[in-house]
Amino acid sequence: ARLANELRQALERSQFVLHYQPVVQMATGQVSGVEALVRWQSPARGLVPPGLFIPIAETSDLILALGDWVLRTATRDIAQRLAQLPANFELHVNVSARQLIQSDFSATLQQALHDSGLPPQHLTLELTESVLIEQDGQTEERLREIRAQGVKIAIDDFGTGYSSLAYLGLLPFDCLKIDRSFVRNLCSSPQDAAIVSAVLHMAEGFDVAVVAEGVETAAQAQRLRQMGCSHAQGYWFGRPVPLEQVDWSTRALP
Ligand code: G
Ligand code: G
Ligand code: MN
Ligand code: NA
Repeated sequence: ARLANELRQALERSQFVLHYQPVVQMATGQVSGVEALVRWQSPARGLVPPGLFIPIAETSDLILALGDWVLRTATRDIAQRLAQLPANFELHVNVSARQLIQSDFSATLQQALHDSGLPPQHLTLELTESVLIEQDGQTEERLREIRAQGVKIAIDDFGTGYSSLAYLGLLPFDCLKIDRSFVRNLCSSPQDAAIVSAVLHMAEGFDVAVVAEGVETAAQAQRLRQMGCSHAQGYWFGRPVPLEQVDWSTRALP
């Protein structure tokens, strides 16, 4: 409860900041997008990672106010420098289940797009698998509303949820993000390589983009490229950093 109060104050005192991590197109090495990742710049605790406060924010309506701030700030940040970015540039923003199930989520999204001036085709919302299956039939309708606005949907941490493959065919989405736990041992574990390969084939069949997460080595990047993975993200390409510190240069690929 103490931390929840601190978080509420932190929002009032503008202590949240966004860091951005590059997403790289594997065919060209171009930075084709960024993922916005929130941090809490606490005077007492230092820079607090989201794993330590998002779950607490999610236990109350605080996640709605924080999520709205993230969406508004990220869309504004990217809209302001869109002229310097590639034509197909994608901003990825994480969205919690609590946000998605709000009846006014589409209106909130529309407002953020309108106020920032970001054209909707540059925005992708990242939802976890659990978000998608914990909800009832409303979820599918909500996703269709979002896509009708021209905004894309990514399934985050793919492969870690307790998903059945059956529901995947039912839900509208545009991008699969392969969880970093499968990338970590990609080069040493034939099992993990088989899983990544299967997800890549499935994405191809669904005609959706793929982002491999947690790429930390040249060997992993090379292997993913050989396997036909379209996009990747991870410390090897760049850590999450403040927007002004993002390295926008095209990456040399192994
Ligand atoms: O940056 P880091 O690896 O610590 O992020 C940990 C988790 O926090 C990730 O699962 C990420 O999706 C989540 N996260 C980061 N930023 C946001 C955000 O703005 N909103 C929500 N809902 N989750 C976020
Ligand atoms: O759940 P989500 O995919 O949104 O979480 C992204 C988180 O993964 C961010 O908090 C980011 O700090 C972290 N991350 C990004 N790249 C790497 C990486 O190469 N290795 C590891 N271990 N974590 C990463
Ligand atoms: Mn994410
Ligand atoms: Na992820």
